[in-house]
Amino acid sequence: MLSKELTKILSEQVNAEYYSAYIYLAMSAWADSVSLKGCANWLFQQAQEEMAHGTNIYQYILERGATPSFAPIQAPSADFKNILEVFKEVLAHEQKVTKSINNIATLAMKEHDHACYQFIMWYVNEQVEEEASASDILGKLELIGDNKAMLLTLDNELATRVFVNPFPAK
Ligand code: OFO
Repeated sequence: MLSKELTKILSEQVNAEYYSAYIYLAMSAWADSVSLKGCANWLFQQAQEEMAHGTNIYQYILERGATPSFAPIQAPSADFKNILEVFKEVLAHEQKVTKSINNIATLAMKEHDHACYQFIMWYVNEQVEEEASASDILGKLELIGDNKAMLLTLDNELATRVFVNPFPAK
């Protein structure tokens, strides 16, 4: 069974993943409102992925015989200056999430909970990808600058993202 401390920190992570989903939904709605439909799609697919991340942790807590705790989900900001600012915030947010995932791994290691450590390692690796894809898009947006034609090309590229649930149904 999971310890009280691990149950608490994992429950907080469920909340953080749903908060991430909320942030990306707010960003997606903003991108949609300025006709960047491809960016809106990428952010919407990202929100779906965050919900899957949160649900998977929730299910893991139950699987380990513990009961998750619940707290209010913070409201995200919904207004942005431009799409560059949006992706700067995506990267900064993912960097914060990486820290919280690392804290879970550290606690699991300290408690010698090898199963939990192995479980959370999936998220440790996922965060490398999350940061890399945010920083890749941010880099492109910085190169694009004020070039609207290039921005639309990137927008078309981001329109192709499709969410695939990484956690097969049990
Ligand atoms: Fe769940 O990876 Fe982003 O936040």
